[in-house]
Amino acid sequence: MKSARYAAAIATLGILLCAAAPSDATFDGKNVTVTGYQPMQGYLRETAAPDGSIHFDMWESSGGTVVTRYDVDMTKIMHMIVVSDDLRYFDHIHPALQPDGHLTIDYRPAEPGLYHVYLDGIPHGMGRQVFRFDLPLASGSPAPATARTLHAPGESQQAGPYRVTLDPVSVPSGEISTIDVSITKDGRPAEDLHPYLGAMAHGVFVGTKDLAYMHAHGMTAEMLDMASAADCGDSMMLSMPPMVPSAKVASRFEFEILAPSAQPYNFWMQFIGGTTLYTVPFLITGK
Ligand SMILES: [Cu+2]
Repeated sequence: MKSARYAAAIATLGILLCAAAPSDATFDGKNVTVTGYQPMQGYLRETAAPDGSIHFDMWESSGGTVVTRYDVDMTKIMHMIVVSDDLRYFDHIHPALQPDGHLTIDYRPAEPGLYHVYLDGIPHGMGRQVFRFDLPLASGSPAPATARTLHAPGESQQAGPYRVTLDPVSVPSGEISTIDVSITKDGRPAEDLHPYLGAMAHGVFVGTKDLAYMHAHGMTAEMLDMASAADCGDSMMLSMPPMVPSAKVASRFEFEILAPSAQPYNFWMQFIGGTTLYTVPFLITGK
């Protein structure tokens, strides 16, 4: 049973080595999710925007036809995660869908360098598709970083007035694990937590060796019981209406994750405390 769960769940993860970015301004994405109903392609064109930022023009296609319809996923048409190659920099943004199916956004990276952009969405009828683009931003041909920066180890991190604790932070690789989350404020369970993008919290994991990607959502124990383990709760989350922004989030909840291989994972947990979005770095070790 466990191996079947693993086989299905690992299909949601892509494990690809970082390839050198081409010098051309249009990039082919590597499809790092294989749960879609059919193989798809993803493309990203990078041009200079008039204000000096970078204009991203992205599109996905199937059989040569550009996708124009996407399912709404956690209140957004498309999620875009940007990390620097050394994994010190993280951003989570949302491009706009144009009538012709192109997804566009202007972006200004913190500093020039090699970045990895994950485009994570659900083209209608195709299942989730995640594409990874490896591209230089705001520079000609950056050398890939020689070392990735691991987040600080430890079960607890401070984020503003909140103390966030994950248990455990070391998980067996190749099987689904549940991580308990607890958030306190001034030593007591936090009572002013609210949903971020329709979920109790979001968590993005990137493998520090192979750039494997996974996006998890905070769930209650009851939701975990309802969830299909095959996709770490993804389809269950999609079948439920997103939480409204004013809803109250419990101070304890869980993430269901799968570390596909033994390596350290940088994990960025995002939650809203009061009216502020916090992005909290953790190191999750796959054993
Ligand atoms: Cu998003």
